[in-house]
Parts: sequence; structure tokens; C-alpha cells
Amino acid sequence: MALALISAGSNLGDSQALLTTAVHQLRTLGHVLKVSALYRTKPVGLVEQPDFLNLALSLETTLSPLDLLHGLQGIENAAGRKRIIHWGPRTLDLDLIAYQDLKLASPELSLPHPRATERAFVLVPLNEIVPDFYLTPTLSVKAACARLNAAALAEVVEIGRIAN
Ligand code: PH2
Ligand code: MG
Ligand code: MG
Repeated sequence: MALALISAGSNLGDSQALLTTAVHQLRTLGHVLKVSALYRTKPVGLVEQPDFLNLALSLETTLSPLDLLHGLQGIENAAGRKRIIHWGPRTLDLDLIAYQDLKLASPELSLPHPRATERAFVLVPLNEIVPDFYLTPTLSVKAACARLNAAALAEVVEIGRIAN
């Protein structure tokens, strides 16, 4: 069994319903341990797009990292995900943030997610469920979160929870 951390986001369509369905479908890929609250977040990168809803979850799985990635892509596709604009609006984005302490750099998958340690919309939800998980040998989720500045933290607002 491996512990995988997943960041989920949506800013097109009925984002809350899409994320709720996604969490249910993730149960086909392993055992969902914890699901964070739901956060409304300001878009990072391409800023001219709607606000996102984001959450994080932990999953215990027997799938390999690539089989898990393909499973996540299948769920994204089922939500009508179209890959048009890089970093543009999307119905559902399921990013594999970490798989145990595995370090991987392949064209298809980089682990841990290379931008996770900088992004408030990933770290704040993760800090709720796995504060003591080490994203790198020296940086825990809690410590990465503590480095975020106030402006970045202000762009991530808890708005409730998805139904389970
Ligand atoms: N995802 C991106 C780019 N920017 N911004 C927020 N707030 N939330 C996201 O999930 C997000 C983003 C690329 O996947
Ligand atoms: Mg993403
Ligand atoms: Mg993605």
C-alpha cells in the first residue's frame, strides 16, 4: 500500500458538484483516508479566469504512480475535461502531489509535484490533512505552509465541505 496525496481543482461548470463526484470516483482507485475542506481560491498563473474551488485528499492505493495518474486522468476526462489552454480554466484537475516519498522526473509525471511547495491552494488544504508529511527530505507541508506570505494565504478561503 502506498500513500498518495492529491490536489483537486475546478473553475468551470458546477465546481462543487464536479469535485464531489470526483471524490466518489477516487474511491475506485484506493481507500480515501482524508478529504480537506473546500476552498475558494484566486487563480494562480493565468489570472484572467474564474476563481477556483480546491481541496486536497489522501489516498491509500495499491496502484503504481503511473497507473494512479492514468486513473486520475480517466476521472478528469469523465468530468468533460478539455485540454485547450495550458493553466486555463478546467472542469476538473486532479494533480498527484506526492506518492509516498518517491522522487520521479519523467516526461509524464514529476514527483513530488514541482510547484506544490510554493502554491497556497495546494498547501493550505494539505496542511489540514497531512501537516507532518515531508514533500522533500527537509520540508514538511506544515513548514511549507508557514513560509507562505499573507497575500497568498488571503487568496485561499475555506467555504465548507463537500458531502461524503
Ligand atoms: N490550477 C492551475 C493553475 N492555477 N489556481 C488556483 N487557484 N487553483 C488551481 O487549482 C489552479 C490554479 C493549473 O492546474
Ligand atoms: Mg493543476
Ligand atoms: Mg493537472
